[in-house]
Amino acid sequence: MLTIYNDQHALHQGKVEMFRGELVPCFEVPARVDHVRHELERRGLGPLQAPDAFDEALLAKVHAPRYLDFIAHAWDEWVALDAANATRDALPSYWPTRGMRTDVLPKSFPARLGLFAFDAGTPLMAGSWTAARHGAACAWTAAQRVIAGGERSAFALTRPPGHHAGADFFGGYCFVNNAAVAAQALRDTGVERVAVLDVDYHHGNGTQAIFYERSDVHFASLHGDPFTDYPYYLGHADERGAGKGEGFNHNLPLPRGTDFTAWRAALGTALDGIAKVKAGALVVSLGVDTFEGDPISGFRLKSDDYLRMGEDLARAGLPTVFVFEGGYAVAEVGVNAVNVLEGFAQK
Ligand code: SP5
Ligand code: ZN
Repeated sequence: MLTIYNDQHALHQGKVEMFRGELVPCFEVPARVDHVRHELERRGLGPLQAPDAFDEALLAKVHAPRYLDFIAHAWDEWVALDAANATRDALPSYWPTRGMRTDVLPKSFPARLGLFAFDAGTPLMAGSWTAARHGAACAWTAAQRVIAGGERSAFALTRPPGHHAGADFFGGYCFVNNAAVAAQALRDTGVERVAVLDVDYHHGNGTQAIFYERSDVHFASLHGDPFTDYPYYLGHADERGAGKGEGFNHNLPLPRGTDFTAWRAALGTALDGIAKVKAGALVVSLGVDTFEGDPISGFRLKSDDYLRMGEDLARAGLPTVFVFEGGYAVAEVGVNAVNVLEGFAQK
């Protein structure tokens, strides 16, 4: 399978995230992508290609202008607060809540940082925005290859991940919603309805929010139940879409401890939904934090199960763009992600 990759991802390298009252080392590390790349090379599943030049105006099709303005200058503003900040990751400490204003932007940088963030687990540093923009370029290029380039599928191997980022917020290690960029690119190339299928352990709240009122992009997600799992405040089964988008959002929350047999049955349900809405192309938000050894997740998939996952995805029979998301069992992340791609490619 064709993989679109760039090495700028490594410019985003968080030191710490807030976890249970402590700053702990980040789970989302550059080595994750290195393992996937090495596994692709080891199995001869190349080639790797660099992304094409990407018109950043395209980001404004899925993100709000005020968010893009903020995030592009956030690091400089953080360092302007205090020169010593240059050695520290930016993390928010304040958030607006119910009854407070989010329509007017505070002048204070820490206040705006919290307004645009939804957790204290997503450190931002000097290279975050560059890395995130190049990630979007990979997702966009993968979509172009699948539609205009005649490929059956392509893989955007990138980080930071994207599916928690919404039109005007970041969090969950995500700044730019790469899957949304890919889906929008497929729409713009003339695919009338695109399906985004999110198989990451965590609900893709950002992707859902971006497309919630649209019927041209169907969103389906299998994930840890938000009653117990991050991102907690979205991802329930009764979220079916709104307005024109009603019926084009399909959440399949699953309990902690779910194994591949139950997971695969839910995948079948999600794929049936995708067939029913007559999607013409598929974007897979490919997180492999469903793995039994993942340090922050609760499902029990084994490495071989990812081959079967890829086979099931291939049976949808759609041009498919894979976009890399989560997966924090770093040593196994390469085998697991590449198993999905290999299972898909062999069907
Ligand atoms: C892209 C992606 O996978 N983002 C995930 C962000 C998760 N951040 C919060 C993790 C909270 C984990 N709770 C862990 C319980 C460990 N036993
Ligand atoms: Zn995840």
